[in-house]
Amino acid sequence: MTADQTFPDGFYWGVGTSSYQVEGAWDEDGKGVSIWDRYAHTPGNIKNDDNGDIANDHYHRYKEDVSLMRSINATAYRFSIAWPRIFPEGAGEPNKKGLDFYSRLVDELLAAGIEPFATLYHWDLPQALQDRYGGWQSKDTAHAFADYAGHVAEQLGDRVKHYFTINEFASFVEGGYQIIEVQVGGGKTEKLGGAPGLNLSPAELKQVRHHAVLGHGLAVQAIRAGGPAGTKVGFAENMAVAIPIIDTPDYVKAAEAATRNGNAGFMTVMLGGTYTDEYLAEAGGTTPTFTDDELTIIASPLDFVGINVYKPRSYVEPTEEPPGYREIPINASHPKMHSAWHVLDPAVMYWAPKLVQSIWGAESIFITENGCAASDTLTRDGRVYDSDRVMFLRAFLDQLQRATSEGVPVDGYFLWSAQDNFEWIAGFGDRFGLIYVDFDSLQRTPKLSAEWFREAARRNAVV
Ligand code: PNW
Repeated sequence: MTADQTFPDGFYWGVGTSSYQVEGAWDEDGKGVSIWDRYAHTPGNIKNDDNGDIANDHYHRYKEDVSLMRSINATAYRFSIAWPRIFPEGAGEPNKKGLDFYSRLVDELLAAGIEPFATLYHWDLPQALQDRYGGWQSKDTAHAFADYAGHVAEQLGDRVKHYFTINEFASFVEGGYQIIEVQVGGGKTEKLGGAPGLNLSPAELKQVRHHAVLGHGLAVQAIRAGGPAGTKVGFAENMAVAIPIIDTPDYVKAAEAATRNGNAGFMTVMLGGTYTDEYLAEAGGTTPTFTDDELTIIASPLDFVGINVYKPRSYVEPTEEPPGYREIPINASHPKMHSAWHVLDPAVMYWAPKLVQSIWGAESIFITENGCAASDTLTRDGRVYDSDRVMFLRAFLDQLQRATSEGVPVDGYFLWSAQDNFEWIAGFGDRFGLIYVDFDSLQRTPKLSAEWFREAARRNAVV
């Protein structure tokens, strides 16, 4: 082992999941209905009409799942809290039984030496708020979110020290309130949607984005007010990363400008405190309506920046004329991982945190998700040979290590996902886990990649 393959001391080796994707128990112990329950129960929305009613049954099997995490040397677990378990109606009276589940889970994690990192919103909005306010179309949802976040920090704050407010603004806003079109090469796009399944105008969509970042900012303040001193908070965003074709100052400057613009509605305003003129002028230019006070709330100081890193959004070269960069098309033959949207380039794992540091001066960064789907099968010898995932992880962590060795302040990495789970509109078809799950028997089997992760975490190094 050469020293230059290691990560900084204290680096977290985490795995991640989200409530709707793994918990099941969709109507147990007083839980309210979420927009994903409603959406998945509506025929035609999800591949094979799968749903998360049972999913991995993590709600009942969390002890086994924590022990599996322990067995692969994970030192952190990023899970999400289902808002409708805590407030079945979105607001009002809390449901103690719902909170008790997370309290038991946290105890189990701490006993196993695994640090809990809680995400407060991974898309399962209480259906009651969708019905009452049109979900994130209303500022009232942002305020209800902050009340719920503050309550959780009060109740779990003695043991949970790290919170992510919202997971992937871009995914649930664009996907749920319109449709996302992801560039996959050769001019083709892949369409991604999700709950609540609306199709708003560009102007309405911009207002929804504004309410989502406002909800984040209000929640940051509520978590700080509700939790004990030392509670840490940030967001987890699917950052749109522009990769410079060549690593020279002029290309990097172009990549910075493109990344700043590409994240204008979310990261750029949350970290910079302003909407760019370009963003305010673009499609739907009459919105968002906002106040200076709201901008201050949205840009509340954070303890860390969480980024989900899967793929580059684009490649750029510099131009003389504004905006100073040009996004070049992704080639038709560009390699992809198993998911149709998953354009492959490990260099994004170097550039994503590097750009977060250079554009916004972040002093602590977490990779809150990284991983890939693969066509995993349980073979007759009882093993799962996910050679492509091992290749993917080695290549991406190599690039992350390159960043930390240059002083980019990345404090931890969360692999997506701890286990195969309900992959939203793709149902149970797209397997992202280190652990294979048979969705009939619910039996768990560690894959080859789990063996790889165990050794990498043990050595705190790329292996
Ligand atoms: C994320 N893209 O979604 C979510 O946070 C997870 O819940 C999900 O299971 C995981 O990544 C895998 O899909 C993404 O098009 C959706 O680049 C779309 C993209 C990336 C991540």
